[in-house]
Amino acid sequence: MTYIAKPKFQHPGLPKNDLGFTHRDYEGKISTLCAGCGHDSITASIIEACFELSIEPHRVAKISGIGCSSKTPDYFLGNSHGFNSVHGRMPSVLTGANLANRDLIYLGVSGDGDSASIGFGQFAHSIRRGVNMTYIVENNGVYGLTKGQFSATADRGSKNKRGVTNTDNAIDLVAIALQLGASFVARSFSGDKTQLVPLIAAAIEHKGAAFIDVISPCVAFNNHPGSTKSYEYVRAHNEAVNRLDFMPRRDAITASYSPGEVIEVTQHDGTRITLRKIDADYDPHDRVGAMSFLQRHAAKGQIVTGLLYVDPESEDLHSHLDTVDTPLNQLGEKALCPGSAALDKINASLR
Ligand SMILES: Cc1ncc(C[n+]2csc(CCOP(=O)(O)OP(=O)(O)O)c2C)c(N)n1
Ligand code: SF4
Ligand SMILES: [Mg+2]
Repeated sequence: MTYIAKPKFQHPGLPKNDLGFTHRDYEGKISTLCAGCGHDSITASIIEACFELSIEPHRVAKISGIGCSSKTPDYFLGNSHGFNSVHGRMPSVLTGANLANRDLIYLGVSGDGDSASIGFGQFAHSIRRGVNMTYIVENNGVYGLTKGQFSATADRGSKNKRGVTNTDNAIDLVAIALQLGASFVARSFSGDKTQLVPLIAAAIEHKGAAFIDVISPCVAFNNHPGSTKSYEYVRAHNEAVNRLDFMPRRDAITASYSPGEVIEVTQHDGTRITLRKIDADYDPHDRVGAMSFLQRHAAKGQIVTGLLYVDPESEDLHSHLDTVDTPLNQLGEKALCPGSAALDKINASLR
């Protein structure tokens, strides 16, 4: 694969986070995507969220499939663990890595083709199992890398660059994630960094399956009139349900809003999400309500964005399976191989 390394120098005055790192320490190689591609803005938001959270880059495992979107982990967190897997197989590779080493922060990056077409089954099973991860789909409604065929998230009735109409119904990954039990579900837009950065930060701190669908226009193949994933269309049809502020554990709460306009969610680890309600009736703790809200607005052609659902009492796959606290790569031989007497006992119990 071709790549362009970024020059190492940086301005001495760049702001530093609690670890003494600047934004540059969270960057990767220079992007080779088309100028204006929404995916590059998502990369910038991931860098910003990790900088703000003062994450040690070596504690992150970024895993992707195949596609322009799946190339992006090369463009952020250059000092993290990374695995560019097979088309549609990111979720199973991530699940396996997570079970082997629970101490890392798992960032799954995928595309709408990668997750809603070939990898649809893998997406579904990783979500329903509650794998502790931040799963981001960079959703442009097309297979960008293979020259713009409709993907399974393309809306029925939308048109491709040549004016051909899509006659298939769309898969809404947010609706599916809600139905499958994801404990953190959000939708955002690559062009709205103010909304996206705190969503990514909150998802990273969330325990369990956190899913974010980010509408990310493909300027080469899906940014024309007739597309429902173009910059212009998304700006005109974006219905934000809430605006989010994310407070890491150590920060004092400084934001203050009038009562009635704010919902506060404290997550497992003490981090807090403050949601300024835009839609007065929206309750992000109501899974069924979120599903019907989404459908009602989709029927009107509106794209609902914001934090749509969060379960502050969420659990993850490790709690479900009651696995050991120690990552497998740190267990000694004695723990990993308890001997033939233990094996005989298991065999006897199965006879
Ligand atoms: C098993 C397999 N089938 C098909 C392909 C061809 N292929 C590569 S990327 C891609 C679609 C990518 O679309 P998406 O995940 O939406 O990413 P985007 O490029 O739009 O960001 C396809 C079909 C492949 N690489 N491997
Ligand atoms: S083809 Fe589309 S998705 Fe791929 S880099 Fe270009 S604009 Fe982005
Ligand atoms: Mg795509």
